[in-house]
Amino acid sequence: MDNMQPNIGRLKNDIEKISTFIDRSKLGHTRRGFTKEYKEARVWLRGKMEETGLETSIDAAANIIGKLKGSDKNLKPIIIGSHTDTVENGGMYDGTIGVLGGIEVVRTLKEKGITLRHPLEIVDFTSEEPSEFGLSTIGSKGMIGELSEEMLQRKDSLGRVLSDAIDDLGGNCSELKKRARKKGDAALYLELHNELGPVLDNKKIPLGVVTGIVGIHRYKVLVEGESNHAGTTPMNMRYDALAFTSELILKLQGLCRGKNSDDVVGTVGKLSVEPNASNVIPGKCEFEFEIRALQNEVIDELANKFIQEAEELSRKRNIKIKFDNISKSSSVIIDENIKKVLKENCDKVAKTVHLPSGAGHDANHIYEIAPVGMIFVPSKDGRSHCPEEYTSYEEIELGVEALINSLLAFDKNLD
Ligand code: HGY
Ligand code: MN
Ligand code: MN
Repeated sequence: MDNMQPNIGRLKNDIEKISTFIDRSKLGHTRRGFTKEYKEARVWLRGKMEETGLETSIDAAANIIGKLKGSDKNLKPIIIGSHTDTVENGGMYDGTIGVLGGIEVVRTLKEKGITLRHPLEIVDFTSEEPSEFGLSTIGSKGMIGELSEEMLQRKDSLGRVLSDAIDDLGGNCSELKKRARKKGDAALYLELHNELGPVLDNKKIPLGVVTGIVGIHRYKVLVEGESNHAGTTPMNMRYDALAFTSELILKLQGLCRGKNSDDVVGTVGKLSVEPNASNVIPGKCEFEFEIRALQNEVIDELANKFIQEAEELSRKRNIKIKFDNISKSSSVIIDENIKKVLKENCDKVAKTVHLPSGAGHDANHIYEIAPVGMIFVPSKDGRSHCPEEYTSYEEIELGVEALINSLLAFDKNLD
C-alpha cells in the first residue's frame, strides 16, 4: 500500500483555526453546544467541508454531514465522526481532531487519486458533551431516533427549549422520527479521538485500539432540608441539606471504589446550594451524579444500591430527597473483527495497544445502527476536560494515518 501520510501542517492550521471560535471569558477552550462560538465554528466547518469537495447537509438533529461519493452505488456509507463542542474550560483536541482529522482523510484520499467503494460521510455530531439542557450526545441520539419528546422539551437555565435550539442550528425536530437511521443504514462508524486518560501516555505508546466504551447513567438529585440561622441552631436540631449531600457524595465514592475495577467510576461534578450564604444552614441542594462502567448490569446495580441507601439515610436524617434519571447510555463491546482490522492497520503506522474507553462517545449510540471502531492517540499526563489537555501534532498525524489505512482496509472488505 502507498504511504498514506496526511498533511499534518494543513490539519494543524484547521485545528488552530477552529480553536479561535471560543468563549474568551472562560479558561482554556470553551465552545459549548448551541452558543454563538459553536455556531460560528459550525459555519466555518461546513465551509471547510465544501472546500474539500464534500457535499454538505444538516440533518434533522442538526448534525453537519459532508458526503463523498463511492464507486459502488449499492453500498451503505462508512461514517467518520466526532464533535466540535467542548466542556467549559476544556481543551482543544477532544472531538475536534476526530472531525477535522476526518476532513484530512478525505483530502489525503483525493490527493492520492483514491476513490472508495463505499460512500463516506464525515459527521460533526451536535453537542456531544453534557449540554445546558442536561443531555449529552444529542446529535448521535437524534440520528438514530433516540431523542424522546421528553428530552426535546427540556429547558436550559435561560428557558430555551431543546427542540428550538436544535432547529435554530438548522435541524428539524419534527422530522427526527421519520429521518432516523436504522440498523444497517451505515456500513461502519469510525472515530479518531484523544484518549482523555493516562494509559497511552504512561506506556509511551502512540496508538490505541478501543476494546469497549463505558456506559453512563446520569441522575439529577434534589435534597431538601431546612434553612435556619447558622449561629443559633444547635447541631442536633439541624436539617442541613449540604451536610447530608456530602454524606451521599462519599457514599457514592465508597460504592464505586468497592467494585475494585478501573472502569467503574462515580462522580458528583455539579452541585448547587441554597441559599449559599456563610451564616445560613443550607436548606436545599441540587446535584448531578453519574456512574460509568463497561458492564451495564454493574451500573444498574450500583445506581439502585446508591438510591436505596440514600433514601434510607434521608429518612434517618429527616431530609427529603428526589431522584430523576437524566440519561442512560449503554456500554459498547467492540466486535472482534473490527478490533483485528484496526490493530493490524494501526500496527503498520506505530506501536499500538488495546484499551477500553472510560469516556463516553457518539459511538455509544451509533453502535445501534452499525459496527463501530475507535482509534486513540495519547493525552499528555492523562489530562483532559481541562485547559491542560494536550496531544502533539506528531501523535495526531499517526492517528490520522492509522485511520486512513483502516478505512481503506474496511472499504475493501466490508459490504
Ligand atoms: O463525558 C465524556 O465521557 C465525554 O468526554 N463526552
Ligand atoms: Mn469530552
Ligand atoms: Mn469527545
